Amino acid sequence: MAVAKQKLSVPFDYDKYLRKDKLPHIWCPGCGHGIVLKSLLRAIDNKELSKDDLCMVSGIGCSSRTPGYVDFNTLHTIHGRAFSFATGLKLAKPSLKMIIATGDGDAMAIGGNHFIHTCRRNIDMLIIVYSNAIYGMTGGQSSPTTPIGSIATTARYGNVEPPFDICEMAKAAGATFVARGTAYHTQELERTFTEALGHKGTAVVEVIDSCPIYFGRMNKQRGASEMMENIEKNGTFSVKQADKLPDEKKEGKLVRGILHRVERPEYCEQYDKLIVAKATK
Ligand SMILES: Cc1ncc(C[n+]2csc(CCOP(=O)(O)OP(=O)(O)O)c2C)c(N)n1
Repeated sequence: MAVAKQKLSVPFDYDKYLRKDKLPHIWCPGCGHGIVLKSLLRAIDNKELSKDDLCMVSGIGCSSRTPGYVDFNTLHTIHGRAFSFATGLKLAKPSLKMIIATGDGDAMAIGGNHFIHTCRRNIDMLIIVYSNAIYGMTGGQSSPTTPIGSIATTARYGNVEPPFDICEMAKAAGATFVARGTAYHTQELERTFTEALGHKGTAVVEVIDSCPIYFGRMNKQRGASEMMENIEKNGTFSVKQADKLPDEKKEGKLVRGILHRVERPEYCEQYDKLIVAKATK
């Protein structure tokens, strides 16, 4: 499924969505997390969502610091548990548009179980997984998305654990919208977020992101721009390109775009129906 083209709003006033008193942010020079946030803010603007109706929840990690910088309702919780806090909030106030900011470690390791059950329930929320293949905040331990052979502080001779495919995991667990973007393809990412924000149910967007300070330095990717170029040249291709390429050319690369989109009853709505049915009995 190709991501629908739409007019991109340029120039853009990011300040209206930021808590400027919380800046400067903690992200290292060259980190891709800020780029992801910019695409998200533009998508929020495209959807004309009110700041008061938005709620961003996170766990722990560099990516999980995102809610601190945005002027929405926000909650910075505990490692791997953003999904549980967000589920509680959404059930208490279903009108909120929930956005989860989580890392590949936060979502796939300590929060893995919570992630899959959120997808299974199809509760209405956008889950953004900042996928930088490393535990950034704690100094570069291997994560469930670290590629085989990559160096991490916990894999000094190279990682031997096969990485998870986050999108396949989300789809298998029952997420009804699954997409992948990158911190390099920013306009495409904006369009993907715009589509995801319009979806009713669990929407998972994995964003291939870069951590030059920990992943890059240990893996001889010398700078932030080199890491970005690697995402562009060696890492991914679009769903459109994928249709035309033979399997051997796709080996080891990731597909970008909307990978899965289906309709299924949403959790809060099902719950509300039950309450009404019980009350009228
Ligand atoms: C219960 C618990 N275990 C471990 C930690 C330490 N810890 C903090 S952040 C983090 C990993 C974050 O990695 P990721 O989610 O990939 O986010 P990134 O920092 O790369 O954006 C860990 C292990 C913690 N805070 N709480």
